[in-house]
Amino acid sequence: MSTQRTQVAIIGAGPAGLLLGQLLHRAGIDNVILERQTGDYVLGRIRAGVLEQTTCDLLDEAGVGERMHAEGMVHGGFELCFGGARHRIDMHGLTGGKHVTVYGQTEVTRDLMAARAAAGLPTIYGAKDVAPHGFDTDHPTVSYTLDGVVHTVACDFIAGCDGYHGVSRASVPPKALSIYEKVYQFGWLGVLADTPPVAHELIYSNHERGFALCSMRSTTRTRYYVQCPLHDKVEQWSDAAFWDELRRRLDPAAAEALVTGPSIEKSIAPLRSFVAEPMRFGTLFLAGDSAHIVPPTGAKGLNLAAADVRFLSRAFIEFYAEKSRAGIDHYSEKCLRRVWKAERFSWWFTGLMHKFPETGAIGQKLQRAELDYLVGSRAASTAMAENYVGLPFEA
Ligand code: RFL
Ligand code: PHB
Repeated sequence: MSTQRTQVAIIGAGPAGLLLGQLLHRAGIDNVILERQTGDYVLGRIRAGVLEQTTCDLLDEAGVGERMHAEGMVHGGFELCFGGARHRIDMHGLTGGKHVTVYGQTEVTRDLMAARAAAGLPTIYGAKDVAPHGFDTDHPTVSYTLDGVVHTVACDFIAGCDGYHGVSRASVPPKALSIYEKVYQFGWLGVLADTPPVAHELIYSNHERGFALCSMRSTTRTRYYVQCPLHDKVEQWSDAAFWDELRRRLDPAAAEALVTGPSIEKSIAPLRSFVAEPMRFGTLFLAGDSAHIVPPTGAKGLNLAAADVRFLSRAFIEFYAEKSRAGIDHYSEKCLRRVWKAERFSWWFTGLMHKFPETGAIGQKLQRAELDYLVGSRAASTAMAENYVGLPFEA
């Protein structure tokens, strides 16, 4: 049994935990990260790919933006495909010059890990039985087991950045939490391949066989998804079956241009809308997926995690520099206002683009009418574009 002391104990070394650790370190605030998995395991998870400008700004602020600027791909628009044709949403033109950056979550995580290692900051990988204690007091602790030995970290604050399945939210008494949840009846089958992208920008396709998304990681690496039954197994999907299904859901020109190749990763993700309120319990703060999940259609999950971290890092910095509790006290409410807007957008875009057999023929006709309206109306396209690039932070 050993006891260690730090200012902020962070549970989880995903993008939220690593980014928080880096921002606090740059402000001179001590932190320790406890991560259940190995670093390689964390880097092996293929997830998000689209960064809002505000997320890029925060990575710059954390001093880890260099490779993102060099290798990330700046996109000023994306395409909606339906009825056999593509329609471009000119994000840049509609939002007064804003854009998004296509740079994989894996690379963001890699850059943050490298910065943390270079600064010699403590990260305990492979920490088992991590548990927060006493967060209803000003002297919380986090315990964990490493190589069979129990350790304790004493701290001022605990940041629960441990994702949807983490221990932080699970440690809060259920009666203190309000949970809002919707589980979709389908998943996304995703494939990563070393093939050139089918188009310069992302294509979101609404097709009678189901949704498809063409995304990318670079000019030589692609990330594609097709809507699939929730209970499908990856093993049921050969590479050939995946490529055939994707091709069928694209317009003729994209189907013709699609370059296929062996998959280097293939996985199925369920789709869920989920919010736990509030996001603070005494000296325990939830950030990122531990507090909320969006279906990936709007590319908001990672960006919301970064937005939480922006609020939380500022709250802690304000506390240590000015002895002010204002940021801490308003953390949950500030985050949740943004979270619910992203939940709404992701739910709306998911509903617009996927096949919902239960809504019948009228559901399909209504979806089609909304898509026609969306691409034909500057007002509707603008509303979509301003949400996709990321809403501005409130003053
Ligand atoms: P993460 O990335 O889940 O990281 C949490 C970390 O906490 C660790 N952990 C624990 N550590 C110690 N003790 C415990 N008891 C622990 N329990 C868990 C985990 O090992 C992990 O390292 O959460 P974070 O940092 O909040 O980041 C959020 C983003 O990862 C997430 O919002 C997005 O990736 C969501 N998401 C996607 N978002 C998009 O915008 N586009 C996508 O295409 C996209 N695909 C995805 C996704 C999320 C997925 N999940 C959660 C299963 C695909 C999948 C499969
Ligand atoms: C991805 O590249 O993985 C990606 C892009 C856009 C989304 C979801 C996922 O909406």
